Amino acid sequence: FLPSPKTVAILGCPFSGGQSKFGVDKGPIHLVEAGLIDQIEGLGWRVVFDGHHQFEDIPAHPLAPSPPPNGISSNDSAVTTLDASLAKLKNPLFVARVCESVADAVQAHAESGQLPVTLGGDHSLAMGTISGTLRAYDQACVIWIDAHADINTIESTDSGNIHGMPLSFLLGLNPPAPNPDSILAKYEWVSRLPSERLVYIGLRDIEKGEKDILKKHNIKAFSMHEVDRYGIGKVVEMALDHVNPQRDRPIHLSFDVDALDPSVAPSTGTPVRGGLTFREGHYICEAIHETGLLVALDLMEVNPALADAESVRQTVTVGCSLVRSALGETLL
Ligand code: 4U7
Ligand code: MN
Ligand code: MN
Ligand code: MN
Repeated sequence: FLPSPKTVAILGCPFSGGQSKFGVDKGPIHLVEAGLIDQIEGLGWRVVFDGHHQFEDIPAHPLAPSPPPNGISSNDSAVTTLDASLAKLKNPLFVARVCESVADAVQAHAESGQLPVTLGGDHSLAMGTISGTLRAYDQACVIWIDAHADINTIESTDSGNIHGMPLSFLLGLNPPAPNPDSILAKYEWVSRLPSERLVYIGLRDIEKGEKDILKKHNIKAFSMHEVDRYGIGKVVEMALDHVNPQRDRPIHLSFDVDALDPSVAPSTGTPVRGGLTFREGHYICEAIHETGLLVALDLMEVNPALADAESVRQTVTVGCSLVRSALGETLL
């Protein structure tokens, strides 16, 4: 009897609709062209890659939702406030449909025993990837590596960029859809992640509204301050102790490349100084690999249109090497 070989499924997601900068949709193409698939095979994995996902058949600017039907007037001011919040969102219907298709793809690969590695694309995609993981593994936990908390609600967002909001949908922090025509109805497929199964590492640019949300829901976060204070080894251990005390939950690792310091990963849409070093970023991936519990990985927000050619090469190279570390490269 031969053991079935370990298999990675690469999901290239050339999608930029969750934010406003041009080019983040080119991230997955650059990562694959840099040789990522060969590199993963070189670690002894079988790799399936069925081409970058195509989102062209999904209309970029679907019709605006129809206004709420007349006769629902008891709740007028609530409806108006909700509509005003929803009006701030950029491409909400497009993002919802793309992410739903990503959830289906991640679920299918995970349920056939493969480890989905999703290459972004912007971080709104994580609504899809994490939903896909949770459908396949309902006990999964999420380790979110980012400079940002990505937990703005429809109410708290200033930018309206949905890549700053995926966790608010996953945690169920937005109001329910008031009617089937509401934009919110297009997000009802998103899976629920209990807040105690989320932990952050690397935060350093959190909006006031997001801080309030983290406090209110008691969400565990290790900012760069804690990385400085305790060191990355201790931080990863504490993070795992929080979301995975018995070390029995499947782990979804969602890595926003902007968690790294801009000197390490300059080509990204929202760089913030004071980030993780090259080694700290890789250490996180190695330590999660070592648990043996990794079931899905996202590498997001690589934007090859930003910065000079050498910075792009550097960012794409570090992106590939983070993925390899999460898949066991640096283990002796
Ligand atoms: B990323 C921001 F306002 N919080 O909501 C927002 F600071 O996926 C940034 O982490 C979001 O890159 C960054 O737009 C999203 C902003
Ligand atoms: Mn696929
Ligand atoms: Mn970020
Ligand atoms: Mn992010």
